[in-house]
Amino acid sequence: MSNESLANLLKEERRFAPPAELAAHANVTAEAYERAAADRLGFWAEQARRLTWAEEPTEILDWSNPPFAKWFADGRLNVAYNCVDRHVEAGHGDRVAIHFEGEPGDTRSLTYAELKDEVSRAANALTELGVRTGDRVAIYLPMIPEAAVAMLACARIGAAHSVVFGGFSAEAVASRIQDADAKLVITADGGHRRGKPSALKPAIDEAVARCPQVEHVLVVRRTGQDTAMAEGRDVWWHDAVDRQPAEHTPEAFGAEHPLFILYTSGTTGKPKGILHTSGGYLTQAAYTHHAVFDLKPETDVYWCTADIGWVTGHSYIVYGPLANGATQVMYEGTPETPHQGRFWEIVQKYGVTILYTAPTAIRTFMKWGDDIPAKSDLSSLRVLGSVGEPINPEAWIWYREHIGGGTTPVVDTWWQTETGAMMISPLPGATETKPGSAQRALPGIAATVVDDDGREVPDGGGGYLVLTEPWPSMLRTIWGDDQRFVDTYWSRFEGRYFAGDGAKKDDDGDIWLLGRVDDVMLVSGHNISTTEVESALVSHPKVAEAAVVGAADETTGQAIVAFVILRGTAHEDENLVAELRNHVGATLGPIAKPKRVLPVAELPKTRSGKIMRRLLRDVAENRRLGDVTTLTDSSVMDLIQSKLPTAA
Ligand code: 6R9
Repeated sequence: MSNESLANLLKEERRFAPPAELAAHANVTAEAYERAAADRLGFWAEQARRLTWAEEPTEILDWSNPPFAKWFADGRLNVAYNCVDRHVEAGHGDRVAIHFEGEPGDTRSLTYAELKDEVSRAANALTELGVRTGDRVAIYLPMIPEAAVAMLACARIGAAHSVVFGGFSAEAVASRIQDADAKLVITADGGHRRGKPSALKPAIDEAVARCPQVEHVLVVRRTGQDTAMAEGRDVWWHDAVDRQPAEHTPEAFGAEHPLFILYTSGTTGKPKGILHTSGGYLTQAAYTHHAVFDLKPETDVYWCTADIGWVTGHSYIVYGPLANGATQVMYEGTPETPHQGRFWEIVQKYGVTILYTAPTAIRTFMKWGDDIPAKSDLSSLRVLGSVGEPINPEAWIWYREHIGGGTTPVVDTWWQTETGAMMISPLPGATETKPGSAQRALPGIAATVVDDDGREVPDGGGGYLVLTEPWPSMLRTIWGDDQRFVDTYWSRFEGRYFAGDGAKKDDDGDIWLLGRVDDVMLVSGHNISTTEVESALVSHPKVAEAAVVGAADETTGQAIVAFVILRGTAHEDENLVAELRNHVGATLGPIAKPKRVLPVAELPKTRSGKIMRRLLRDVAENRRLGDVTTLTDSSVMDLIQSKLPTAA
């Protein structure tokens, strides 16, 4: 990737100072950057003291065998104790941990005291089912409290969980169960999605048929639908868990004891089992949740809309918020059920103060129209977060205006399954924010942008995002494949972690993420980022969402093909394509003008909401579609292909 062409196509001049009130009482101020810069390891040792250790660590980082890191290695702790019991012991047992909102409208609130009992019973049940410290447990559940309980019960007994998105195919589940060699699977009869019960257990039956090492399947009854139970293998959660004693003594494990494996699909090859361990992971999940959301556990109501099957659900529904004693909302269903205002009704009902969601959701809300959030009282909100993809400046502004009432800071948080916790983000009480930029590495984190040869680019330059120092919540390896861990992340640039994202630095040195490097387009010798062209399209009033790919082209090498979703009020007419092409030309320059613009009704997305450009490239280049197993809805591709007269 050459620097000059990626640099500064997009000019975004809007700036937003933190609200005075928030800045005055912020958990973390700009001073933290200086403190961490002066003594990075000391800073993290201080953050580790947020946790309750059975044995306090005296070591901070062991980097004697890079890239295999150990953090706080001689410390011992129990992660579930930190997320649950210690809050009860501190007198907060009556505080609500989870306000659960089921899609059909059923609700349930669990206090920390109740959560402690539930986790203890589940831990006892897992032990009775033969799960031991060091084993792996696969979890395939809808967004119900039992998902968090199951994860914490595993953590409590020192068994690593491997959560798989509910709704992944039997094949995808089977390969993950096999790779992790899980002996127990926790699932449900089904979950509620889009207004109806959707079965989960049949996929597990099919998957487990191929996994002889699975001894038991523990099944939560959620929907009540007919469910086949295999004699001797399958057990109902209410039979196995409810009768257990609510007492369970948490054992302390070493800080480097495995906590979970989470599979990332990757674009090619077999999914990578990202391994996270205990003390460093929990330290950074808790610190970032405290710092980036300015969480005040006594008064805030926090809501992260992610699914538990995504790393965001691990770090910012389960581990970070619960370690911090937060009160949070957990919602089972989809945002349009029973109507498109469901999220905003939930915010109003629970008085949500901190909302964490993804650009894909924000663009969908933009498409549905401003009048929908306007029907609810959203004045409780004080911090808005974004994660998962680069957020287009126009979507950022819409989020701030229509959800945040024009005053609430937006924190755009960059991180990955591999990083375990947030790495680059504004601090809501300290940072003057810029729409579309994640801005600056958090205190204690070291990130920069380098060119092809690994040289740091100057301010204004573009290239690859790298992390230059180890961090507490970093992945420890790829499960069962140390060599792939080294090759994938630590070989591209000597001694530095290669994130796989393109990025640029602006004139202030702030970082702008430009999408996966696999997605960068090469047009007439110029590197052009898909993110920037998409943001230019989304800045047109008729466009809600855009996905851009480079398709092989005889004259220009690659030509830009744009798939666009129009806003609710806009419709397709004969001038639209020319209008959008000219708009991109005027915003970014003629080189970035798409050759083709195709209005579509939907875009292919993963279950965490990321656009799968690889599949759109297949369409644009008239190829057979590649692997679609991680798509939310594979019928989307048929719809898109039918729009294209030339596509096979
Ligand atoms: C947390 C999560 C990681 C990839 C990452 C990048 C993209 C995530 C982003 C962002 C720009 C942000 N990404 N957050 N890009 N700005 N704020 O999403 O983990 O599912 O492993 O994906 O997501 O491309 O490399 P994961």
